[in-house]
Parts: sequence; structure tokens; C-alpha cells
Amino acid sequence: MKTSRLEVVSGDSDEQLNRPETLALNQGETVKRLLFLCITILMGVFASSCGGEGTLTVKDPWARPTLVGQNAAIYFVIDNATRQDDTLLSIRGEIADSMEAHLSTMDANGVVSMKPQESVFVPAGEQVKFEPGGLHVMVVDIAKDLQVGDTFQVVLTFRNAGEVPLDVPVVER
Ligand SMILES: [Cu+2]
Repeated sequence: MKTSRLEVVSGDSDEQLNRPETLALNQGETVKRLLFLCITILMGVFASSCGGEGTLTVKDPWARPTLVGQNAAIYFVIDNATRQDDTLLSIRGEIADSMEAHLSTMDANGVVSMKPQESVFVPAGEQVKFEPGGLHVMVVDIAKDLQVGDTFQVVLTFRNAGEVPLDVPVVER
């Protein structure tokens, strides 16, 4: 059985359309508003040149089709455009009770092993890629099939950026 959720977004545009005073501005008010606008823009420029303008985002999420009961892997790119180092602390989602960051490595004999990562460091101004053969989020014992076209949500928790929700599409790659 499929359940779906509808979200109703209420706008307040009607209110703004029905305000006659915006049409009856005299010149003094117009100048004041322009001045205020200029100051606001200048403050914005000043703030961005002082750092902290960027944000941490998580891009290009994907997971392969996986059958219920198996382990799935989630891949994405963490882009830390801030001037502050950050750390991925945990990840959670409804598709499984347990998710953890893993690092796959291959030894000299070509044997691949995975090591759980307690956290993942994301340096300021850098990207960290979760991709096949390297870092990935291991989803242990998924609760339902992941089929091509499905999307599921997870939430990543960072030390500084806080919680970052992510919609992960299931794709064949
Ligand atoms: Cu793994």
C-alpha cells in the first residue's frame, strides 16, 4: 500500500496587493526607501566580504536499487562552502534502523574491506565525495525495496551545519 502526503502552502500575496498606501508614496518616502535599500545592500556586501557567506550543502545524492533485507549504500557530495571546518556526525532515515558512514579500501592483494567511520571531517572550502569504492553511507537491513524511480529521505547531522535533509533518488548506475 502506498501512502502519500499533501502539503498545502498558503500565500499572503493577497494582502500585499490590497494595500493602497504603496501607490501613494510621496517623494520623501521614496528617497528614504531607496536610502534604506542602499544601506541594506551595502551591509550585505560588507557581511559577505567578512566571511560566512557560503553554506554547507549536500549534492548529487543517489542509491542503487536494493531488495528488502539487504544492505544499501548511499552516495553524495558534501560541499562545505563555509570558512569553517565541519564534521558529519550521523545519518538517519526511515528506510532502516541503522545507517553508518563507511570507508572502502583495497589492500595490496586487491581485497576490499570496509571500515566504519565514527565521523567524517569536511574541511572548510572543500568537497568530500561519497562514491563507490570509497566513502559511502551503509544502510543496514533496509525495511522495503528500493526500486528505480523511488526516492527516500535521510537526515545528515553536522557539528556546525546542523541537520541537513536529503532526498535520495534510486537510480541504476
Ligand atoms: Cu559499507
